[in-house]
Amino acid sequence: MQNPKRYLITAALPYANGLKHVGHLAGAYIPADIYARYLRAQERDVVFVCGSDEHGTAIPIQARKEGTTAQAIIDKYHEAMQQDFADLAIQFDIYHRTSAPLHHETASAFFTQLEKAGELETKETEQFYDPEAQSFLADRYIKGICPACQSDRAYGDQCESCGRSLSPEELLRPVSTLSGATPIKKKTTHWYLPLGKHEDFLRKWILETHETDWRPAVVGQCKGWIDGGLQSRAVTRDLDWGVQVPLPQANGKVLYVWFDAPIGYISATKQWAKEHGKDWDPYWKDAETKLVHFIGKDNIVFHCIIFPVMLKLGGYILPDNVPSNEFLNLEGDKMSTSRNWKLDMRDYIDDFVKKENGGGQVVDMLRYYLTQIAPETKDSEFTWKGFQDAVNSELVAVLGNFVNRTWVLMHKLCKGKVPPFHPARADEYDRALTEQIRSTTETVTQHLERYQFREALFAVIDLARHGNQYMQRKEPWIVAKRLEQEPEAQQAIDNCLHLCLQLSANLAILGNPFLPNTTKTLCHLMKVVDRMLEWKNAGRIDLLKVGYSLREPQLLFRKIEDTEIETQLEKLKANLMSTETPAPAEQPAAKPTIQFDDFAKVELKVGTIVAAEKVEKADKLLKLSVDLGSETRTIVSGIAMHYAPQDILGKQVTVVTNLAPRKMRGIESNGMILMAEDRSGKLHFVHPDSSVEPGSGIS
Ligand code: B3M
Ligand code: ZN
Repeated sequence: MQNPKRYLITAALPYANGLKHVGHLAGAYIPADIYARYLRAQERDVVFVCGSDEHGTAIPIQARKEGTTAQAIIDKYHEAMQQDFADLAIQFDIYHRTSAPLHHETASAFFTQLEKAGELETKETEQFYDPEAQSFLADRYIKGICPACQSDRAYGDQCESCGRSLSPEELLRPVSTLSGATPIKKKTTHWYLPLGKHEDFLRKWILETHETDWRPAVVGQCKGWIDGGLQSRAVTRDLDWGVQVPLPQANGKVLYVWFDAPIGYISATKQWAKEHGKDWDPYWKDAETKLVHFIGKDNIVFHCIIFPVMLKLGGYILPDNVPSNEFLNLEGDKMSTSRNWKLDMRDYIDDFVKKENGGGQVVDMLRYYLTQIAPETKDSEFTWKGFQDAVNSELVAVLGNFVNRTWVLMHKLCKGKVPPFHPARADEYDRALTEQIRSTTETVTQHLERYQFREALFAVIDLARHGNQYMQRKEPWIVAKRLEQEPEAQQAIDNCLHLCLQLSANLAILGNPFLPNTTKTLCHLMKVVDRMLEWKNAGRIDLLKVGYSLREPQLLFRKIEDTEIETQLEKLKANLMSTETPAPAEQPAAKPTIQFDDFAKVELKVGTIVAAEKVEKADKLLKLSVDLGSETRTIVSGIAMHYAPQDILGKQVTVVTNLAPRKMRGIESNGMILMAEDRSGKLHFVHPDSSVEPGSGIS
C-alpha cells in the first residue's frame, strides 16, 4: 500500500503464563518496535499496540503448577512482561490485557455479530470429560503414556518427552489431571467458523494479491493450509477461564483463546483511543489504514487465515503484511522452557541492564545483536560469543570508535565547535562521503519499508564504517602538524570534521529506530533536540550549525569482556542440569529367592496422603501425613524432585507400615512409601487401581 493515511502496528500478544525469552523479542517485538519508531520519525499517524494474552488453558495450567489462582498468574506475568518490554525500550503506544472488561465486551460483541449474521455453525461432538471433577477436559488436561516413546509425560496435545504432537485418543492409560479419574466421552455443542466457505477469498487475497510482497515462508505456509483443505474451526471451548460465550444456551462455555486473542488488537486500539481522545474506528475500518502484524512463525495460520476471515466478516480491514520470523536457537539448541534452555529477557535485564547506570547502552547492544541475527528468512542462532563479537567489533570498533574520534579531534583541532565547510577546498573524498550519506538514507528507508531490518541495520553500520575510512584517508591529526608552516591547512581539517559531525547527526537519525538509547546519547553530545531526528532530515549535511559548540566526548559503548560471556555460558549449563532428567537407572541385580514367611514379615497397607510439605534444606524430601484408617502417620519420602506437594494430596499409596522408625533431617519417619522407578529414573506411586479404604491391607 502506497502512502497510507495511517498505520496500525501489532505485535503478537504474549501469553501471561511466564516470562518471555530473547527468541520472542527477536521474533516479534524488536522488529515491530523498529518499524513503529521509523514511522513515528516520519511523522506518520501510527499506533503500535500489544498486550497480554490472558486466556486459554495455558493460564490455569500455570496456576496449578505454581499452586495459585489463574487471576494471580495473569496479574503477575502481565506486570512482569510489561516491565521487561519497557526495560528493553520496546515502545508500545499501549500495552493492554485481554482480561480487561473492554476486551471481554469487544470479543463478545464480535462473536454475537458473526453469530447473528449466520456466519457460525454449531456442531455436537463427543469430548473428553472428567466425571469426578464434572468438567470437560482440554487436551492439555489429559495425561497418559506416549504411544511413541512410552514416557508418562505425555499430554492430550503433545508428549513432553519426545515432542510428538498427540490427540487425547492416542494416549495410553489416559487420566484427568484435575482428579486422576479416567476421562469419559460426553456430548457437547460448539460454535465453528466454517473456513472452507472462504477458501476463494483467501486464495485470491493471499496467493494472488500478496504473493510477492509477503515473505515467501508466510505465503508458503498459507498455501499449504489452503491446499490441504480448510476445516471448520471451533471458536468456543468448555472451560471456565476466558470470555463467556454470550448466548444463554452456552452456559459455562468460553470463546476459544485464538478467537478472542487477536480481537485483543482491536480492544487495545479502543483503549488507546479512549486515553488519547481519538476515534478508534478508522484504524480498523478505513481502507487507507495499513495494518501490519508482527509475529513468530507458529502464529501464521491464525493471523493469515483465521483472523482475516473474522475481520472480513466483521467489516474490518485486512492486514497489509504479516512479517513473520522463524525461530531463534540458543547455543546450538532449540530454546525450550521445559528444559530451561533459554535466555529470558529478564535474565539479560538483571545481569546487564540493572547493573549499569541507566543501562541504555547495554539495552542497545542486545537490540543490535538480535536485529543483526534476526531469523527473517531462516532459523538463526544466539550465541554469547556472537553477541560479544557484534558488540566489540561493530558497535565499539566501528560506530563508537567513529563518534569518539570525531568528538576528540573536533575538541582538539576545532575548539569544540562545529567548523565551517570550505567548498573551494572540497575534494573527491568529501564528495564521496556526502554521496554515501545520501545513498545510505535511501537504502535504509527502502529496507525498512520492506521489513528487511537486518539489511537496514547493516547499512547504518556500514555508513559509520565509511566514516572511519574517510577519517583514515584525511588524517586530520597529521595535517595538524603542518599548521604552523601552512595555516590554511586548517581548512582541510575543518572540512573533514564538519563532514564527520554531519555524518554523526545522520547516524543518530538512521540509527534511532534500532538503537534509541545511542541516539539519545548522540543528541546529548550534539546538544540538539528530538526535532532533528525527523526522518526527512536524514541525508542532509547541514544538520549541525557552524560555530555551534558541542559537548565533551563520551563513549557510546563499552566492551563485553570474556569473563562476562563465560559467566553466561556457565549459567546456561547450570540451568539445564537442574532440570535434566537423571541418567537411566541401572537395572537392579536380581535378589535371592525368599520363602513366603520372609515376605509375610512385611506389613503393607494402602494409605491416603492428606498433607505434604517440603522439608527445609533438603531438595529431595517431602514430609507427608498419610491416613492409614486408624491413624495418621508422618512419613518422610524422597520424592520432592518428582512431585510438588500440592499435586499429591488425596493420592493413594502403598506404605510399609512396620519398618523401624528413622529420623531424617530431625523428623521421625514412621514408614516407607513404595515407588516404582522408570527407565529415566523418575519415581511413580504404586496404588490400587480404584480407590479403597485407607488402611486396607495388601498381601
Ligand atoms: N499468545 C501465542 C504466542 O504467544 C499467542 C499469540 C496471540 S496473538 C493474537 O505464541
Ligand atoms: Zn513421547
